[in-house]
Amino acid sequence: MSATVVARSETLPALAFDVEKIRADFPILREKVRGHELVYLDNAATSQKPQAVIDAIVEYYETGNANIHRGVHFLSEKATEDFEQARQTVQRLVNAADASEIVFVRGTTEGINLVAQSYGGSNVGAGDEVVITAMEHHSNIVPWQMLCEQKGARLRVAPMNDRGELLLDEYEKLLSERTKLAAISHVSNALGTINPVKRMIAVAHAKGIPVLVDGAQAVPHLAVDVQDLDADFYAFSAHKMYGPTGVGAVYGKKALLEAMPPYQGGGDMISSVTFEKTTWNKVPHKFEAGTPDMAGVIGWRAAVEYMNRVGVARIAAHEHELLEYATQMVGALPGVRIVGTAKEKASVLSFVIEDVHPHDIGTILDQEGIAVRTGHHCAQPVMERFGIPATVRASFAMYNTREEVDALAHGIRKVREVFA
Ligand code: 7TS
Repeated sequence: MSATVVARSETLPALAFDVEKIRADFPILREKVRGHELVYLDNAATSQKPQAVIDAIVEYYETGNANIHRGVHFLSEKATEDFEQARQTVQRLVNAADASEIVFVRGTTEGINLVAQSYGGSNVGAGDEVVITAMEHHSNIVPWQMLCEQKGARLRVAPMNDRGELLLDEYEKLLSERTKLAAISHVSNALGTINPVKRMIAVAHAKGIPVLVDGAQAVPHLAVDVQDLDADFYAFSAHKMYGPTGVGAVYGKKALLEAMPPYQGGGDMISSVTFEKTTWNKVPHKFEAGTPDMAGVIGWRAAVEYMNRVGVARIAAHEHELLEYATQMVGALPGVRIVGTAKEKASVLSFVIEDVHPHDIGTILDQEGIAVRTGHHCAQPVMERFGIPATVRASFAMYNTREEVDALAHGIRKVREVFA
């Protein structure tokens, strides 16, 4: 694991990691798909949800539903308390210094757009630059392109090598007095590369440049400590880490958030409103206009608690072992080329097969009940860099097994037979 990964200050449960016990907690894994046991290897797109998360959401609607931060009545107070407790759970997950540094949003995408429009909108001007990397998801490209277009600024892209590792020297060279922000992925969704974000942040800070980290693919797999990384902003989604869809967070250092203008206007984000002048609520509420996804946030808390019970370090170790096994098994098959062979990787195995289109591979695997993603993975520039239109991507979660990797390898052999 990379040096950016630090041990979370949690006591590991005494139990050994028992994948069958974990699987039993995820109802969907009992589903049959096309007459086969489901082999779900599309976790980078979204992970499945344990019963505890489903129950938390059902319980919220059955016994606790009310709008938050408004009513004086019992249910509203309880929902507010639960919602704010969930903020503390997420705060501890990434070790933010203060719960108010956790802004609830729809997900990573909205978190990045919030920072681009609010921080970027007031700090990036004509002739300025924003630096990203060559392995970004579209979510960490397009918001910056939009900002640069609005402001007459320029997007600069730090390149990577043929293994999918960032060229740190080139990244450092791009950072200049014109750079107003660097936006970098912690883990690449298309390649699995773990970037040395702690070092990348230090290099940027040495030049006075703040850094946003796209943590969508990191938080589900690694212990993340935003204070240790010294990240200025860190965005992530609940649905990729066993929580519900439609909710996520962007962490921001308090001083930065306090200096930033609101992102959206509406209820809950104000202190007072008159037709002449409106004043803003304090952070994080300044950035949370309107009724939030309360059930989602409460479900997310259950997901974090579930991860903590299993132990993030254990999850990381299990997934690392699976990735190594899958890399060996799949990489040894004739005609297969693995795309993304960085030294430091997490949970993603992207590959192509000579003379077979990835979509055909995905379709044949689907017939076997194996769910993988095929396509450009919302990272078209990554595909372009490797001179391919698409890859097949298997991505792992805590409930995946070696037997499922064997099933994948078996499915790939079938693909080769069909296309022989
Ligand atoms: N950043 C990275 C690195 C991602 O992998 C994703 C989603 C996002 C941002 C956006 O997250 P969202 O929750 O706001 O949608 N990645 C993928 C994927 O790899 N397949 O489907 C979605």
